[in-house]
Formats: sequence, C-alpha cells, structure tokens
Amino acid sequence: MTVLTTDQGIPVAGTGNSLRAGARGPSLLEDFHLREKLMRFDHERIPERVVHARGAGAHGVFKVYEPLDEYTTADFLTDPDAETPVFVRFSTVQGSRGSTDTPRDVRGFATKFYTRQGNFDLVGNNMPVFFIQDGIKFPDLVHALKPEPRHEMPQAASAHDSFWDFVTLQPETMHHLIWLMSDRALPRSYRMMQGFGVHTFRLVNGHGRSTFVKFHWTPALGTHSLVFDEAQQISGKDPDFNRRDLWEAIASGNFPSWELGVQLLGEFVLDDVDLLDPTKLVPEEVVPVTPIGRLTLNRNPDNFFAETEQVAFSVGNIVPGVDFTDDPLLQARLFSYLDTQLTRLGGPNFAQLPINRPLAPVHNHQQDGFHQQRVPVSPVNYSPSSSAGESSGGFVPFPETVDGPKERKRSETFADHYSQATLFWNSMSGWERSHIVAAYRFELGKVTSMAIRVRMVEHLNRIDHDLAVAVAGGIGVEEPVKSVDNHGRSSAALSQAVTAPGPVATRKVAVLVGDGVPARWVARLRDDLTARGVVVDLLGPVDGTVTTDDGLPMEVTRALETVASVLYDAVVVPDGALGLAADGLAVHFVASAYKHGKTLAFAGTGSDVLLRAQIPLDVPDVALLSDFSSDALIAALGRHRNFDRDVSSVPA
Ligand code: HDE
Repeated sequence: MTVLTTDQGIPVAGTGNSLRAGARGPSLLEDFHLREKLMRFDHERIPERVVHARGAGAHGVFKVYEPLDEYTTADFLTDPDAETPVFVRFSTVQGSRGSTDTPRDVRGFATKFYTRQGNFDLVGNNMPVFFIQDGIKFPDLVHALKPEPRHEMPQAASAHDSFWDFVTLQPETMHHLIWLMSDRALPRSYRMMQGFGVHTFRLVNGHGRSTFVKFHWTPALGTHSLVFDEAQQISGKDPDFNRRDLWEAIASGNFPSWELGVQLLGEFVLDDVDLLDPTKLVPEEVVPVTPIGRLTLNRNPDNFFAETEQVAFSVGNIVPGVDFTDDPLLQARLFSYLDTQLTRLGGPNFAQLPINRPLAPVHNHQQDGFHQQRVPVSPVNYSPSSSAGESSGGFVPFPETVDGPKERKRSETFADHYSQATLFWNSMSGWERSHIVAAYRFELGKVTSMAIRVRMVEHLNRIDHDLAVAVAGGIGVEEPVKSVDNHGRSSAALSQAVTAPGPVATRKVAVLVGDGVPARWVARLRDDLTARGVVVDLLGPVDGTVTTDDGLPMEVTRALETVASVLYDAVVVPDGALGLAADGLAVHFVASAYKHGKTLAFAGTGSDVLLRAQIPLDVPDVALLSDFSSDALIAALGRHRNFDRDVSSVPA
C-alpha cells in the first residue's frame, strides 16, 4: 500500500482526525499535516480562461497524406511517415467553466501539434468567420457578450441587451451573427462539427515562396446539430452532454477523426473578398478545399486539470514553413494568447507544464521566474558567449515588404458587411432558414430595448428582405420597406442539409421496455444495432429488470425517469410492453423525440404509445420494424434527423 505523506515526503499516520488537545479539545496549530492539506485545498483553483472557459480535450495523432513540399517546409506537413502527436481542446465561448455544454454559441477547436520542429497551434473555431475585423474591438465584444456587469446575468447566453446593442452598432458582426443564429451554434457533438483556422495564414516553401492558406477540419461523422429546444433541455438534463459524448466515444474505441483541408489562395483580394478580413470566407465553389491529412483523437486525458485546464494555446506558436498574414484580428491575437497565460497559469514558465512542453528540445537563455522546473547546469546564461555556438537554420519570417503611414484606419476593402451574410442565408435549406428566423426571434425577443430590435431588423433588411420581415413579425417591430436587392449568390457547401449521411456508430438509440416485451425481438434488435456500433439503452419503468414474454428477467440500462429523449438520437417502442401507453413519461419521451426530428420505430402495440402522443404513423422516418429488420432504423439514423417534419403543433 502507498504510504500517505506530506508534500515534504514525511509519512503521516492518518488523515481522518486533526490533532487535538484531547478527543473533545481544540485543534492544535502545530498540526502541519492539517495546515498543509487545507493550504493546498484553498489554492486548488486557477483563474478560468477569460473566454472559452468551458471545454473538453483529448490526445491524438495527425498524419499528412502526401508531402506538401511545393507549399511548405513544415516537417509535419512534408513527411507522410511522421505521426505527429496532438492535443485538441474543444470549448464554448461565453459561459464560465462550470456552465452548460449546449448553449447557442461558437465552439472553439484548438489543436496543438507537437511537431519535431516545435509546437504548432491551430487555434480555430467551428465557424469560418469572426465577429470583428480588428482585435482592438475584442474586449468590447466579449464584455457585451458575457453576463452583464450589474448582476452577472445571463450565463452562457447571447440573448440579452448588451450583446445586441453592441452588434447592431458594429455591422461587421452581421456575417458571424447569422452563423450564430444557425444550427452551427448547436453541435450534436464535438465529433460532428467542422473546424476552421478562420484567418488567412501563409505557407512558405523551400524557395521562399509564400501561398496564402485557409485551414478546414472536416469531421468523418458529418456535420450535425441539435435543435434549439433540445439544446436548452439538455442544458438541464445533462450539462456535460458534449464533454461526455467525446469521452465515451474515445473510451469505447470509437476514435473521432477529422480531415485537414486547405484552401490554397494566391491573391490578396479575391473577387470581392479581402483575404485579410476575418469576417469573410472564400466559398468552396470558388477555391476548393484540398484534403491534406487526418487527425484522430485516440486517448482521453488522464487528468482534466493537468491537461485540459492547463493547456495553453497560442496563435503565435508556429513552425518554419508556416507564417502569419497582416489580418488585424490575427495580429492582435499574437499578443493576447501569450499574455493571458501569465495570469491564468501564474507566471512565465507555463511552457514547462507537461501538456505544453514541446517534444522538440528547448535551448535558450530564458531563466528563473515563478514555478521554474528546470535546473540549468551550464554556467552560460547569455548570448553571444565564448563557449556556446549560435543557432542557424531556424524560423525565418517571410520577408514581406511593409510600407505605410502609421494610422488607425480600416481598409476600404473591409467595408462590405452584408453580402456574405446574404450568401449564407441564400445557401440555407427551408428548415435551416426557419431555424435561423426562430433564433433571431428568440434572441431579440429577450432584448428589452425596442430601439435595438428595430436596429437589428434594419440590418437584416440589408441581408434579405424576407428574413427581416419574418423576424420583425415575431418581435413586435414594424415590417421594413425593402431597401436592397438580394444578390442571389449561394454556396452549397455552407448548408448542413446537403452533407452526406454520416456513419451510425456511437449514435444512441433508446428502446422503451416494460413487462411483456418480446425477449428474442429485443435481443435481436440490440445485436443488430450494436454490431454497427450503435449504442442501445433499454429504458425501463424503474431500474433493475422487466419480465419478458417468456417469463424471464431482462436487465434495463436506465430507469426512464433518469433520462430524456433529448439524450438519444432515435427511439424504438417494441410490441407487448405492458403499461407503456399509459405512462406519461414514455408518451412524453416519444413526443419530444418526434418534435426534435428524430427517428421513431415501433412494432405491434408500440404504436399505441405513438398514437397517445398524437404522432402520425405514416411519415417516412416513423418506421414499422418488422421481421427483426433494423435496416429502416439504420438508414434514418444515418440521415441524422428529419427536419422537414411539421412539428409546430406537437405539445412537447
Ligand atoms: Fe481567442 N482567446 N481571441 N479567438 N480563442 C483565447 O486564450 C483572443 C479569436 C479561441 O482551448 C484566450 O488561453 C483575442 C478568434 C479558442 O485553450 C485569449 C481575440 C478565434 C480559444 C483569447 C481572439 C479564437 C481562445 C483565453 C481577438 C478563432 C480557446 C484563454 C483578437 C479563430 C483555446 C486563452 C483553448 C482563447 C484572446 C479571437 C479562438 C484571452 C484578443 C478569431 C479556440 O487569449
């Protein structure tokens, strides 16, 4: 058995009782074990990240498909044999560390590549554009977005006056805002969302030639979202929903993976897009995404604090062969990420923490400071010196010629704030549009100032007149007069409706059971589904067992009252389960699954439960399961949801 010791290595005899003057007497100050234990406890917390405080991380590997020497000298992008270790942290932006996983929010997608040439951090988001064009506005944006200073409300929510006051006075936010109002802000899983580097970066090859580049992550499981009502319910039912999903997938050996792709861009201004403007994207139809490698997450952290909490990303961590551009948002980030760690991680030596340590050797003359771990043995701590050689062959910045007057000025090429918001709107399917309208109505409906609502409708009217009319109608604002014509352009790649059906492995199916269910049928269905990697939970009226049609006990996974349909992707109601149709929880379960566009399958008397919930049995993805076939269910699961269903009158 391991002996319990103090931090000084002194064995302690026990940790259940403090040292007292007599069993009922006062505690003694000399109890060094008590004092040390409490001192350590009192200081367990570190400041949470000022943004992206809530997150989950995982280890993995990255491999490039083919050498990219034509574009870059970066070792991890030119050696297909190299398996580069990575650590990825996904996050929400607004909420504090203990907040829910599923608010309407942007998600962070930050990747640290531990390359042989040092650490490269790609600190991106799940949306390809950002709210503002210049980093000097970031504190204003975040102050407006975070809980209001008077009363620290609302938590992890953009639906409040200060946020909409700010964005309506800062029209460059309009493009990112419409992404935020779309289903992209509600990912079903971190494993099912895209990632983007957002800014334009450079790749630099061995001849010193630079190519502008935008980074894209594409999930193997497809890009899928929750619906807003579901996301709100999950916030209460399981606030760790996305974190748990990532953890369970990796723990069960279903390793999530993403393809890294690049848009290789030659020009500084492409049609009407200035590549230095982070509020713009380059449509994939104009410059396609070239797949270059694969990221696989294959190991959960051993300790959340040591790894996920202490990991320190920085946009400034780049390796030879990659470089920055003059995007003014990116330039500001180059200062911020290094600086913030001083407070968050308590001093300048955070790069020595195990999760931040590069695999490449570190040699320099930086020294001392809080929490120094290294014990330098060389007497030389300066450069040049008589005894130490100087380095060569390291990172050389791209020799961009820079010439201009010093001025606080935005480029004219950054002036268009609406046409890409229109592009996004035009690219949406019918159901995506209705979700966007509902989101604007919800958010603006919580804004108390009518002037702010009116201002927002005026902006929407410049994006698309029909959008503005639809939103205005829900928030008590007068219908605007059409002011501009929609340019009519669209980009199919922006819609989630056209993404191919994803694989079904790790999707969760609830089977509602009760006494009398057919044992063989349920077992066969479960085997069919689990053989394809689907997670099947048998939900019973209470924990323990139900008695099947052959009189034998069948173990249930969970009691119905401890879960909810929002935690599942599909529901099956078998034949013969006694009492289900009279169980309000079961009826509500199927009604809400239907409301959220999920697949429902039933057999025999299972239809009674659906009928009690007023669900029509003749719609395409409400499938009758017969002859033990689960094919219909699998096919529908692969399509994620049926968002075209009219569910407006479903009372759930
Ligand atoms: Fe960040 N951001 N950011 N950001 N950001 C931070 O760094 C900042 C921006 C992003 O999982 C902070 O270590 C400024 C864009 C992610 O640890 C901080 C500006 C994008 C994460 C910071 C931006 C991001 C952060 C807080 C405008 C997408 C979480 C703690 C100039 C491309 C990383 C920390 C993790 C975290 C500052 C804008 C993504 C304060 C000043 C654009 C994914 O340094």
